[in-house]
Amino acid sequence: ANNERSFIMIKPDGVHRGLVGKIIQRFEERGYKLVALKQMTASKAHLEEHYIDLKDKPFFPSLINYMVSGPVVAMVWQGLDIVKQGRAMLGATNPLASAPGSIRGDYSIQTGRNICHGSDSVDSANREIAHWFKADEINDYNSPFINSWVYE
Ligand code: YYY
Ligand code: MG
Repeated sequence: ANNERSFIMIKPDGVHRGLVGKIIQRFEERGYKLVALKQMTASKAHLEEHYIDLKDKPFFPSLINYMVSGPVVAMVWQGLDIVKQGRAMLGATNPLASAPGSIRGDYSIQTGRNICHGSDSVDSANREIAHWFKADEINDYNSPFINSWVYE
């Protein structure tokens, strides 16, 4: 459905390296609709909840330290198959396996500094969007140009 949503986040390394505009531009140019965006420095507790499924992994403490190290840019993007397309646009988790042309494949080298996050399923997208945004921070708006010229 054209109203599928995904939670996409630019991690602290992406912000420090000045890649915010480039990453947003890729989603805009693809034809997706930005419906929420904010910069925030997330707390340890907030990030531990975001990554709750990974809490027993050996890299969990270093992941949390990296994610609290600076501001992130949290976004909700909307459009057909955005969850799956968003993951493809990000590239593989390990940049060594990320195809050139993907965000991670173009801008990163190591898994622990892989620039961006994207929801891995519609269920996780719904959970993550609710975790990062209040309902009134999400903008439900009609975009006739996108409706006519991005979709058939
Ligand atoms: O969804 P994605 O970000 O591509 O990977 P996840 O398996 O959900 O892991 C989240 C995050 O954890 C990953 O982006 C970097 C970090 N990480 C790591 O530091 N070392 C690993 N071996 C696996 C993941
Ligand atoms: Mg993940």
